Amino acid sequence: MAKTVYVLNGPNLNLLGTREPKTYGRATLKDVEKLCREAARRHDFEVKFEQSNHEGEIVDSIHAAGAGGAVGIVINAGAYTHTSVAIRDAIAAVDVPVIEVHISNVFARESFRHHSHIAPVAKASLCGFGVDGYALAIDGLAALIGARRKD
Ligand code: CA2
Repeated sequence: MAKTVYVLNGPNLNLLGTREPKTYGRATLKDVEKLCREAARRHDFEVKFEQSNHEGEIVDSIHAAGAGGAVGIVINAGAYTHTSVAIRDAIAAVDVPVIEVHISNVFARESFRHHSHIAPVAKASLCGFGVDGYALAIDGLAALIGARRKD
């Protein structure tokens, strides 16, 4: 059976690479998808890559990952990280390891970004590695679940 990792992106991440390059770099979300597919291939994972500006759609995707037996979820919930109890509850409700990713170092930014509703229900969190954090999250997920590398 295919081992699927869901990579979920929250609000405004569709704008990656178009503005705020000092904070988020110049890579687009398409570039991030490519990077995730390359990282996933090394672990023999399939990728479901999604972006939504709508909280309920992200909740639905987390449920779908749970129902579909995904091996993991890598999530950059964007600003919902700091506000969404619904996304936190969805993560807590599924039996799937979740890795939280942020492109920027949220702890070096405004104090409202220092709190994450997701971190307490995630297996691991990383921030500040730029978009490379997504690949690191997939590698970390594979290490956590003991998936064998292909190379
Ligand atoms: O650093 C991250 O990855 C964030 O999750 C990005 C969120 C922010 O609210 C979090 O505090 C940290 C914002 C995503 C917005 O992305 C944009 C990208 C380019 C231009 C404008 C927004």
